[in-house]
Amino acid sequence: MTRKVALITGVTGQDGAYLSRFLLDKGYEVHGLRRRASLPNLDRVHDLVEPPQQVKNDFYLHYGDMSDALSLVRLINEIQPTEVYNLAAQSHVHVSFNAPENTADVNALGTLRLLDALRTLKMEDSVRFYQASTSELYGKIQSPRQDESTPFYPRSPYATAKLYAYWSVINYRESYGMFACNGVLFNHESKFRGKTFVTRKVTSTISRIAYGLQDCLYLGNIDAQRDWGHAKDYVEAQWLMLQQPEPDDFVIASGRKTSVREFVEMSFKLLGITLRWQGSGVDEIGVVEKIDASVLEESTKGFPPALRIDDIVVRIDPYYFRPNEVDVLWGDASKAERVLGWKPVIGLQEMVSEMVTHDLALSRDEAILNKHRHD
Ligand code: NDP
Ligand code: GDR
Repeated sequence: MTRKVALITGVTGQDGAYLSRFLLDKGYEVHGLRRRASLPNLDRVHDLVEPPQQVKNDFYLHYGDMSDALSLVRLINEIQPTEVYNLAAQSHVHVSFNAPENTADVNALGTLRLLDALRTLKMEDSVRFYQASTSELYGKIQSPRQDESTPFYPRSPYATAKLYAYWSVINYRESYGMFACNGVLFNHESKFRGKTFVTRKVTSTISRIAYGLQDCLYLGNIDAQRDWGHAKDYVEAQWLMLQQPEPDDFVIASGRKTSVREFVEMSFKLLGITLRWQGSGVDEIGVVEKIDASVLEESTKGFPPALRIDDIVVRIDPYYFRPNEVDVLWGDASKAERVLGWKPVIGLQEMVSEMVTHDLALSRDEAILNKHRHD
């Protein structure tokens, strides 16, 4: 049987957690690069790791860092992977304006270090390489929907760093014949999404509001539009790219665009709340217009509903505006459907519902703890 050994950088992140499970189910030996953190960063993969030391399901973690070439060379030499998935990144667009050099170091040079580690170890013919490229490359949109032929116009330090990585992948493919692919993925979310990205921020905050743990959701540009899919579907596309006869680059998207405003409305609706928007610009607010009491009570079982008509539950905070915004992203993944046979399975409504249900359960635990604290 052919060895199937995957190295995943960014294994502790949203996609790393889904991809690890996907590959383990396919019989891979999965190795993940983890960086040192002052607090545990294994929340998303803790069920794959058996304390105090790993080794379960052929899942192994190794310390290293994308800014440390020596750690990458040592690890690849030790593991001898057959597939490398480069998911590690400083992945927050807004934060990249405040930490541009670190973002470039990890996202741009980190990718170069990984590619060149494979070349140094003379593995360019034996390894398949996946690069987590992004729809942020399109930035300032020049066509209504974006596909593989749409020109790039990156609008943040995050996106310019990812542009460098995108072209490094193509250069290593063309210079050294490496099987290296760019997955140009549009936004994808899940219950594992970090809470500072807008979707998870919305679902976790409104769950806390429902339990009376927080009053209001503060957002930036609510008219931004994104093409949101589910991470579980998108990691399958990452794997499919590496199973093809030839390396190539693919757009992965849901083909549906939705504004942040609509996402907020959908999420509140799941709690039985209809919102009304009032005012404009930084003074715009989201107000509770209608409450479906049975839905709200079901959401917060056993706790008195913490919401009333006319409560202000959304406000704009300019802190969340970016120096440069990407207004609209809307992908066309026809090539992936044609060549990879890939199509998303989980729709937006199902995804939002999964996220809200998950976050309501977390808020419930917090509310119970609070209640006992005051008993
Ligand atoms: P996350 O932010 O959830 O995960 C990022 C991962 O990278 C984490 O495991 C993080 O470790 C790790 N990491 C960060 N810096 C370093 C470093 N210096 N050395 C080693 N590891 C590091 O991102 P996602 O899972 O959402 O995304 C995965 C990749 O896909 C990223 O490259 C992202 O830019 C890209 N992408 C994501 C999209 C999305 O919508 N999710 C869309 C398009 C592209 P730690 O846990 O310790 O922080
Ligand atoms: P994005 O995701 O920048 O598209 O990058 P994010 O969820 O951060 O923002 C999406 C849009 O929502 C607007 N927005 C807010 N964003 C955040 N984070 N917090 C807010 O309070 C808020 N209010 C409005 C933003 O301005 C933006 O327009 C994600 C990351 O996963 C990248 O790594 C990835 O490459 C791209 O998706 C595709």
